[in-house]
Amino acid sequence: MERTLIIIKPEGVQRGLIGQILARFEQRGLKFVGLKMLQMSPALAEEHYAVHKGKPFYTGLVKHITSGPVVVGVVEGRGAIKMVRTMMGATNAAEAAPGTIRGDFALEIGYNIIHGSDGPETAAREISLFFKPEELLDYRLASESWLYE
Ligand code: DAT
Ligand code: MG
Repeated sequence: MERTLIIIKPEGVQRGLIGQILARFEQRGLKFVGLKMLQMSPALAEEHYAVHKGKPFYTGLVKHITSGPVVVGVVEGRGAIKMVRTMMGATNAAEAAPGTIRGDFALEIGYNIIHGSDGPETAAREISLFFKPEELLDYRLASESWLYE
């Protein structure tokens, strides 16, 4: 099983999309093993987006992600990292396919509603930025025996 970090960005919270976005992952069969709401500090945002430091959009990105409450979750499932990325859609929401979260709920690149880790190392790093080990739960969903062959 793989774990990955998702963030419902401030525009997703403000637009009342928390429930619909979480529901998509639940409906797919993915399991939340950690979930909370918080407002990111500039230091946390800079650390989270460190890979983009120096790019023209970095300052605006940090300003935006810290501008209001976000929902942060850890999603677990077989191949969860790639699956979540596929469900999110293209970074530029204007080009994201219908049926994806960005393609159904967003119009622009900076207000693209959701973050998801892009690989195993990033996922481990990002999860540890937002969650203490004891905040992540090991449990079995009753549905798992009907989801995994
Ligand atoms: P993703 O969020 O799909 O992993 P990314 O890691 O390349 O995309 O960029 C992180 C975020 O930064 C992205 O969700 C929105 C913002 N961003 C990326 N490229 C941008 C650009 N060219 N102009 C403005 N914002 C951008
Ligand atoms: Mg990224």
